[in-house]
Amino acid sequence: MFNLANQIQCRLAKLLMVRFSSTQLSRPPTEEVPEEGQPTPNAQEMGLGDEYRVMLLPNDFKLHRLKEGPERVVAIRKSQALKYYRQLATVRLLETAASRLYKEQLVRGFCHLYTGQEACAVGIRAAMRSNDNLITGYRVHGWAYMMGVPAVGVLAELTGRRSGCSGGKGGSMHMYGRNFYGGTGIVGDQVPLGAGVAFTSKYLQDGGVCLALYGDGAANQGQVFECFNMALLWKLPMIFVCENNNYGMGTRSERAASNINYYTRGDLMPGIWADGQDVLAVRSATEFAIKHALNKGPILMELGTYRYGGHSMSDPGTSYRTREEIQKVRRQHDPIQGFRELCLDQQILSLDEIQEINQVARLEIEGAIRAARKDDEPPLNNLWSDVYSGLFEGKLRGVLALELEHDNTKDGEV
Ligand SMILES: Cc1ncc(C[n+]2csc(CCOP(=O)(O)OP(=O)(O)O)c2C)c(N)n1
Ligand SMILES: [Mg+2]
Repeated sequence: MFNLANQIQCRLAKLLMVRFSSTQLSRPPTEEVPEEGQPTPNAQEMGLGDEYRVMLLPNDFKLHRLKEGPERVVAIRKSQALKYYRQLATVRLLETAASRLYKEQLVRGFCHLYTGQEACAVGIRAAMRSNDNLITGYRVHGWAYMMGVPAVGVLAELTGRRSGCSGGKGGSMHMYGRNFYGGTGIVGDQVPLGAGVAFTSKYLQDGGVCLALYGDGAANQGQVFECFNMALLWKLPMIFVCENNNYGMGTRSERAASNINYYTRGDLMPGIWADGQDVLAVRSATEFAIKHALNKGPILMELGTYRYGGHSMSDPGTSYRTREEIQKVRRQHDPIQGFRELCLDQQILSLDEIQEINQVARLEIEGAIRAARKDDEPPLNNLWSDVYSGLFEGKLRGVLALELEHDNTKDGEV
């Protein structure tokens, strides 16, 4: 039944791949959530009409315990295309900047880049509503930006400067924003935290869902399965998102997992596989998942994606896979290149518009790099704050100055 409906949809989509005016659209394009702190291009400001295209997604979804899945026929407005392309380009440049600053030894500690996985963030963000929440792991810079942290807030955080989004004290893995719970370095840890956020939404009846993103490596952890079970029992408004980039730290997924169809691993929980290199597929899958989470309970979404770099900056990333494999993905499945080609083929954006966005994104990131370099480090007395919720000046163990000046045993050590 579903297959027949799908075939009909596909045929319709082929017929529909022409320019329409927005009044002719049967299914309105995705509701956009206004974002904070991001200078996103605006159709009106740029003097554009609200044209849109309807098209068929090239790759079908795979479903687990679902009779019907996400829409494969999708619509995109010109203003949305401008916005998505700008976000894709900026997130990539942001990571290039992070890599550069790391190589200059201005970034201390770990640094995990998101390069290659940008469509996952842009597609999910496009479907999120203002009251939805998100939590992810350590590959967090692009997500912080997508959730409203300005580029300088990300780069200043990486370089340990005071205008970083965590005051320069969190670093690469600890970035947060409104409705954005980070940023956690413990593999899989974000999944139970995300279940807690979803529980809060259910308890407060605020109508939000929580998306918890984790990797294919993290998917083998016990705590993830515990959360599947509890989320199902409690019918939490939760979307488990497995970003399957095919590798754990240095291990191909087949070597670590007996079942690499991660979307099927929730047992009774429904699941979807979507092409994580295609912004519009990710958006469509997320729209479906949000509705499902609100009306029926938790759902698992696997996004097939790829990371170009090593696991972190200290991993060249070529000892467990070949350079040819990476080059092939870059040539054939790059999310930005793919979206750019789609926009040009469908005449949604012109080459000039694309080049202009590239230029604007470059200026934004170069400005952020300059600002991060110029920024000061946090003042020394900031060592006392943000450890516990109170101010324990003079009572914290491990803060050298106080150990010289105070007798902690008298004050009551924390
Ligand atoms: C509990 C725990 N175990 C091990 C590690 C070390 N570690 C960091 S990332 C990683 C692999 C995770 O792979 P995956 O979940 O696929 O995420 P990806 O890096 O591919 O985005 C491991 C084993 C850790 N940080 N935390
Ligand atoms: Mg992985």
